[in-house]
Amino acid sequence: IKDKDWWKETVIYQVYPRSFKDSNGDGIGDLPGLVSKLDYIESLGVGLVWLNPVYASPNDDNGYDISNYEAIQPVFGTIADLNALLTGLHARGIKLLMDLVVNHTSDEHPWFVESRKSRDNPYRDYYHWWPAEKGKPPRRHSFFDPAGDAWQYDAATDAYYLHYFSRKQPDLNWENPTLRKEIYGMMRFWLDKGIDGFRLDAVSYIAKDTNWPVVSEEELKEKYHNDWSYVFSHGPKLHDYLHEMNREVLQHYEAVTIAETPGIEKKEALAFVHEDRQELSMLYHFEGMGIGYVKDAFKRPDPAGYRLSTFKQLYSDWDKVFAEEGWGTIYLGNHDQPRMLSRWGNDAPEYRLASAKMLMTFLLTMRATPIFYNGDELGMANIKFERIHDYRDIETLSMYQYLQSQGEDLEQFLRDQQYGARDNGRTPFQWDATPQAGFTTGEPWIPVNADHVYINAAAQEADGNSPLNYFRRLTQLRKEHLALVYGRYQLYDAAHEQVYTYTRVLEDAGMAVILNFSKELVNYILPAGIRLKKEEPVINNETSLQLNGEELVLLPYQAVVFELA
Ligand code: ISL
Ligand code: CA
Repeated sequence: IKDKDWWKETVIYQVYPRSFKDSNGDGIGDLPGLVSKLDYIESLGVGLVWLNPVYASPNDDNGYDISNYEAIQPVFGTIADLNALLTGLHARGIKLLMDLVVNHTSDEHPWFVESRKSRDNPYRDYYHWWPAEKGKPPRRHSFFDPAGDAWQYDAATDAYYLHYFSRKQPDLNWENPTLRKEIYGMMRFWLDKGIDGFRLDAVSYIAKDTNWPVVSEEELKEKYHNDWSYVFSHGPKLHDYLHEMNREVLQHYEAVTIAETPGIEKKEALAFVHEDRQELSMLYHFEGMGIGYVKDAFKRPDPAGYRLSTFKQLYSDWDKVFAEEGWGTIYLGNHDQPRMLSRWGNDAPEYRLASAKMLMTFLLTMRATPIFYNGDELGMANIKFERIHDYRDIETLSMYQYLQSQGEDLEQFLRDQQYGARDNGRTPFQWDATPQAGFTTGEPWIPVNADHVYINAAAQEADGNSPLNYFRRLTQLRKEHLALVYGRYQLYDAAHEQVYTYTRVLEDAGMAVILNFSKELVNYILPAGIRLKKEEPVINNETSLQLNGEELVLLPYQAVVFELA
């Protein structure tokens, strides 16, 4: 095997700390809460935890608006708690990635507080400013301010500052070498503490074309798929910065990095992670997340946009990107997405457990490092709020406000959000069947899903066939069979709209993965190229299997993996 690495063989577990476990009854998950659950995390068989931001923050965007990179937000705990987390994870052989949010800071960060004071302030060039006497700057889109523009007028200096996200998240100016040095220093601060690397937030956006070209409507449509993510993600000096970051910081620690790269396409992906380029370890793309949505800024579902054949083609094409060089990741949900079960499986009671297990089987048998979101091991589902009042997320709230100002159909918007809202993935972790799901003894910051009375960790612990225990078997299986990590991937029956079949072959060992993505019973004929070693599967998400010669009768959402002859 060429370029073996521990981080290719592991499974990443993403923890959203605000919703994982509250230790003090204030309704907000925290570091001591997380530390109290390390045995649970260890029991999953994962090797790397990615922790969403826990730094000081006014929480305009749940911690993605940082006001001090080197301090822990008091609701989460202290530096001592972070150290306890790190020691506890390392003692269990698990590594830790922290979130690195360096496209922007909070407007309450001392850098920005200074920057906005005067045009000649030493921190002025830490951010992007446009003097008002030049007129209005060329329009840029703000993800969290759909009405407005990403340029916000600031009276103090009669100038506009840039914010791709909320007004409270001004974008940093990476052109400035002093700013870059500060960031590298901050990264060393955390790596010196012993963390193992970073997940780089929205990193494809850090480099801007500071000639600020006008982006016309036609260009947006033709060249950028009507999606501002693409406009923002091709900054001219992006790779210079990442290479510099590697040279100045990452390579001295062998730090592992995962870049969040919205707007990055297949042809550009390898440049981030090719071994010879010395930039980053892995990235995660957004192409899969776009399936089934209308391409506009409001996350409107487009049921006709999803077909299994499209899904299969997309993941097969991405497999090719890293077939020879570099390395990929795979995920079906995270804190920015609805629950994977509701989105890609089926959360109706009769299909729920099987489809949750089927989706896990997919993630853990592809040639890429799985990034597995907390709660998905239980088959947690979308909460599907009915009232705007229940939402906490700035994304949903800002879209609602905008549509309201336009007199648009808010009922329809609320229905759409039941499908796509980020808060669906942010409800408290379901530890047990008690009123607040064992998450808190107080009032949770966001409602607990009522289904926790039957979907919870305690109940699943006791059931050998639960999604939780099935997930543990899968992480074990992946460890035991390197073919599932490094093996060549081959898709079969590409046009089949119900079943996703592929093989993973490494030297003379191989596996066949057969996944029924539908709620129908499917009479499936094994493709001619697939010869099984024996009829017993190495894993099956159901307790029975009907295989008669070449014919496999697949139950709804059944997932089976066989060894190849
Ligand atoms: O289009 C998008 C936003 O609607 C995405 O491409 C977005 O750029 C991407 O999801 C970035 O997400 C990350 O940065 C955000 C934060 O809100 C998310 O939680 C984080 O994952 C701003 O820091
Ligand atoms: Ca708390």
